[in-house]
Amino acid sequence: MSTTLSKLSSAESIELEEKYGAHNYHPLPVVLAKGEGVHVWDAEGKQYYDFLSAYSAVNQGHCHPKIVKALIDQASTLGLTSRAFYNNVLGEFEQYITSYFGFDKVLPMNSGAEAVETALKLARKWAYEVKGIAENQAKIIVCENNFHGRTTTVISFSNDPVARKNFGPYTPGFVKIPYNDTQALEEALKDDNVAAFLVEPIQGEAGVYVPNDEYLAKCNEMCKAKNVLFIADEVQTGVARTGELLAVNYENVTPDILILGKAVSGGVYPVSAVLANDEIMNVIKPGEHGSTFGGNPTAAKVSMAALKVIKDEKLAENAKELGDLFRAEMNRIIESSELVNTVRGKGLLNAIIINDTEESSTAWNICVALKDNGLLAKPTHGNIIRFAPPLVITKEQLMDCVAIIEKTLTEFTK
Ligand code: IF1
Repeated sequence: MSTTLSKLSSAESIELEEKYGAHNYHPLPVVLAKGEGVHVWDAEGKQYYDFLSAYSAVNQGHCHPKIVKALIDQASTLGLTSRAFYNNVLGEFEQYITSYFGFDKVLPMNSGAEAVETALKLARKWAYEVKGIAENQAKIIVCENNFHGRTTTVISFSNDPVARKNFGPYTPGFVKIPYNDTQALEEALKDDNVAAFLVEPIQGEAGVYVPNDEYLAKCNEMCKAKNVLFIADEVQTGVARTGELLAVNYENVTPDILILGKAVSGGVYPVSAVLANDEIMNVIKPGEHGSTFGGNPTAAKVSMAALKVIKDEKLAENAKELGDLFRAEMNRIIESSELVNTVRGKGLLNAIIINDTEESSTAWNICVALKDNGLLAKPTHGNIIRFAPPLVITKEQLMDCVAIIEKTLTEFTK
């Protein structure tokens, strides 16, 4: 039966997804019907704080009016042209985003995984045509427990059995090393066929693993010394999420290739982007790479609006200040909690570690209890709960959420 917010009830929506949709997700039992800022509402009208932000895609808050306006205006003027023709928006966007992040050029795509794939192709082509590695011999170093997307090549270098099993044969040419281990990188860089090192500045899906200070700077220096490209995957950590515009900014690192996605469009439209300087980006010649929707006028306008909001509303500064407050509050709660033993993160990308095994359903059950108390979050792996609200959250709203988390943890029984 219909409700004020939805033609279909939550139960009806879930039933339809179960029957007609691929079962490639296990969502928390909540059916969302409306979003605005830090809040979402379910089909029956119950309000929640969103502490996942669509996996850090809605950093600017749900349905930001300026970003939605950009979508509506452009989509009702000239939505999609393909790149078979020029359009009057893409060049403006390319100038805006390259100046915004400080690179010569951008290659626009749609999903984060597509941008990662684009970066891998760029690195390999640069290796053969600029560095002079023998064709098909290029190696790319990646980190264990990485998450860079779900395409076949990307899962080829994942070590998550759930992401890999029965999707072989796998793409060759990748070398895995432990994350946050510069000695392992030094060893791997002895191979003259290495083209690039691909790394998440903070490993998100693995459980918000923040590396040691200077890890990224040391890796960048080591790559430079061996003429190896440093590729930063900031799909999740980028666009102000960690309290800086890019997580690499904490260490003053400028990657050779920067990968963006998610909040680069404020979650309003699928946009991703690969940025690099001319020596690298110019190895791609006409007809060698692209996509139907990549860099379309709607994506371009939406992304410019989304990036402008980040600066106009000082969302990186807010994320840094409220992230420090959030972790201080979580540490206060941890002092008297049997259930939680750690909080970690940077800016408003944080996670708490639940005092139970990876296999236990405790983290999941805590998230269900948080939902009942009006806050939506979801475990990443097993016993780790990620907390990532939209960066527009106010101090009052954050403290309200801390109170919900504290109440839920205090009342929770395994
Ligand atoms: C899911 C989380 C996972 C990413 C990084 C590339 C991509 C992602 C660092 C690919 C995507 C999403 C995918 C989503 C869950 C979410 C996620 F960490 F953000 F929570 F899985 F690790 N690089 N992350 O985090 O971007 O193709 O999805 O646009 O697959 O369930 P995408």
